[in-house]
Amino acid sequence: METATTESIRVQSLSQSGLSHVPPQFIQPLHTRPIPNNPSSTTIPIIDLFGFDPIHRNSTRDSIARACNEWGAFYVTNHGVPVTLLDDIRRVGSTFFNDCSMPVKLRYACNSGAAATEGYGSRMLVSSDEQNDGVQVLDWRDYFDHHTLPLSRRNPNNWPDFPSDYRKTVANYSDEMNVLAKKLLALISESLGLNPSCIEDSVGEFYQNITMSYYPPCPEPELTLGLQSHSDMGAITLLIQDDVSGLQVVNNSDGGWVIVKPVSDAVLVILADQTEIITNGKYRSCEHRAITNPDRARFSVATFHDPAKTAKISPASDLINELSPAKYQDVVYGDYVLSWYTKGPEGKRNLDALVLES
Ligand SMILES: O=C(O)CCC(=O)C(=O)O
Ligand SMILES: [Fe+2]
Repeated sequence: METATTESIRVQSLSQSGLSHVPPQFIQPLHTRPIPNNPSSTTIPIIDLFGFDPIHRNSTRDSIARACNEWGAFYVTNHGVPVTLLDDIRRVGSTFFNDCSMPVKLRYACNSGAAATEGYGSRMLVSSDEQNDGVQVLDWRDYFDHHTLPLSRRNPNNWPDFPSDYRKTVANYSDEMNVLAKKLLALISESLGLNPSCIEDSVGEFYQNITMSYYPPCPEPELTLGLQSHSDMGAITLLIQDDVSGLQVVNNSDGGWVIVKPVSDAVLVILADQTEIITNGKYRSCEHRAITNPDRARFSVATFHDPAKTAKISPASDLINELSPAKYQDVVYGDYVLSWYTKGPEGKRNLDALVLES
């Protein structure tokens, strides 16, 4: 976890200090460096939801099935969330990172001694890389994590009050994303021939967090990662980004990294680990990471929808039979989160640990 000396340092202040080399703790081991590969012409699917109009439901469901099988991630358009709200959350978030002084930002510093606490921080993912003698590598990223649902966890007083519509915007955005996540899980369930409420019922009440990520310009992007390779822990993540590229996903067909080009009015859907367990591996969670660049800061907003820590997650009984036995051990979600934060994500190793021998 974070040490006392790094507590008040944010990557943004390092970047602004005009370094020409990144400090050693940000240098990735050779095998995880983002060696520029040939620009891939492959792109992840963009699915028109037609405002969830029932007339289009069959074809939308088919497109979702294909996208979930091939990528575990896809963009959606005509999703029902006002585009002005997407612009507003990008505006208030970027204003906090770009226009508030560091002392003001640090008033919201999260508790660095505990995992996933609310507030402004610089490191969430810890990788202790065995191939790198157990040395921990830091991400070139600052973030602000908001606890938004259930409402009992939502306290806007913990969030910035500049710009003046910051808190109202985050609260509205949380509500809209909650609705969209439920509608998408229904379509995803149907696309597997399941009852529309199947995945949502397995997840239970959503624990939603909104994480804004800010990736400052980096003097040595070829040595660093904005966010190391991982899959998200919960059920479904909805992500929007600004117009600076940096997010990459694994292409299931060849294992290579593919850039997810920004599409401004669309919302990116990322399947997370609990959905892989609930669907008994029919749909895999999407492995992704963020790379950095030397010229422009990048900003994204990820909205995570997770089970309660006490929820027990297991493959849906409708997908299990003699011919298709359970492929994953049941897991209490809180135990899963603990292992993720203690060991670090390193791709999908925490999920792989639950796979049963066949
Ligand atoms: O910044 C991004 O595009 C990715 C963020 C992300 O993967 C995460 O916060 O889990
Ligand atoms: Fe992620």
